[in-house]
Amino acid sequence: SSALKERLAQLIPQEQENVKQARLEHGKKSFGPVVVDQLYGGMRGLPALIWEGSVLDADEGIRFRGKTIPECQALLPKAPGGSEPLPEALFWLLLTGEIPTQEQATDLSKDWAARAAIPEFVEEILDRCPPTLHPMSQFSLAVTALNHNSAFAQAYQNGISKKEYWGPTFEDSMDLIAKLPNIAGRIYRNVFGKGKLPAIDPAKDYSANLATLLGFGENDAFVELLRLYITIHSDHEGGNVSAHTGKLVGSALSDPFLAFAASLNGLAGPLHGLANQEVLLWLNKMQETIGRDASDDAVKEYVWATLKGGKVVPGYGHAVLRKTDPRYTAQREFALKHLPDDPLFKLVGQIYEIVPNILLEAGKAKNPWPNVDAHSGALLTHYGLTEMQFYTVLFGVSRAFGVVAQLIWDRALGAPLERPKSYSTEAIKKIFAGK
Ligand code: CMX
Repeated sequence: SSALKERLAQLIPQEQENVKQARLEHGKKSFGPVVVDQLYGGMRGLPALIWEGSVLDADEGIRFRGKTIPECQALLPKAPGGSEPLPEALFWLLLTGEIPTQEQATDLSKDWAARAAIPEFVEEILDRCPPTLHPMSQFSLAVTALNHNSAFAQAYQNGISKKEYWGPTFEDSMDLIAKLPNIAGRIYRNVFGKGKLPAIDPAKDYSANLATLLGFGENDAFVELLRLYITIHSDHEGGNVSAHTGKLVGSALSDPFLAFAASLNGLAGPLHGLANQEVLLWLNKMQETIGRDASDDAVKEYVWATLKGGKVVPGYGHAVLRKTDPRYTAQREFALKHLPDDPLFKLVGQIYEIVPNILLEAGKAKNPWPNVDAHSGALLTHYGLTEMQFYTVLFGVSRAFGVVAQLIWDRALGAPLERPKSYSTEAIKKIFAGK
């Protein structure tokens, strides 16, 4: 393509200059102290990465290129008749910082539909996976295998100059996003026995096609949900496990397929993206244990039993956020509009009234409020996508948007190999002996 690539080619020299200026002006300034606890404590709050697409505020939540979720919902182009943003438009925003026109968003839909086919050998890999292999493992396998046709890996072998890295990175990134619906759809149909995968429709937008591949293409509300879902799950600044992993692996000049497959392996952990599956398992078990329409007291007891069993309440807490996640709120508003009487939505709402107080009383979690994963499964379940083992795959499809946007900028701005310094406990003791 593409209008997007042309726009990027215009923006890159400006941004290279911008970064140069920022480094000249601020490069030698201290960014606050580092304390030893941060080395032991998962690097919380350590300023360590550049991430252009989004910044997370502890109280306010995520902003994509400076725009909140409600602002994105208001400003980004939508599908005809739709009211949620097109993820195509969000991708344009993440990459360029600019709101695309309707036509530019539509061009991306067409471009991605044209790139959507996956190699036959990748189809075979997926078809050979036992249905007992977790969908996220299958997803990661397939994305790793796409590296077979990487434009970047090929260009690197052909001796491409550093200055040109971003071009094939862009092409791989576009291919990657475009191919994810066919991978996700194939996994869903294989694992859950949902029949043959239909073809992509080049006239439809990305979310409509993804919905069709999953078997929900006729349901306009589900398609709208996917548009919102992909938008809000796309990016959450750079330090979370999936984003940081992608950036780290990409810094070794592993191509976008290898880098994003690594992201997926991180997203597949229960403290990160797998939490959306865990929430549904937890809710189902709650209903089995205390019945449907349980009283607040019964729910409280169940939550306390979870904590006393040494387990986390999935969907609650966050490493950065200290208020209700606006991604949770956006989904709650979608539910209030489209499915206000859904019983699972009501349970999610009941839990929202109960869990924060219990987590505060328990006194450990720094953030007692719900995150994105507390809500998403209830919405998918409402429309009939009840297979919770698949939920993190949808998170993964979405997260590709944010990870590859940064990979493109990292290669355009010459981001170096990541290599922070580590210390042994012995070394820490020596360094601070007598201090
Ligand atoms: N339930 C029970 N205990 C919790 C808790 C929760 N939801 N959230 C935090 N805690 C506990 C921690 O396990 C930790 O306990 P220990 O001191 O015994 O280790 C203590 O409170 C302090 O943790 P924290 O500083 O508040 O939280 P972290 O930054 O370490 O971890 C997160 C953040 C998200 C991993 C954690 O809140 C959690 O495990 N939540 C449940 C899983 C979840 O919903 N993950 C999805 C996050 C969003 C996403 O990435 O998709």
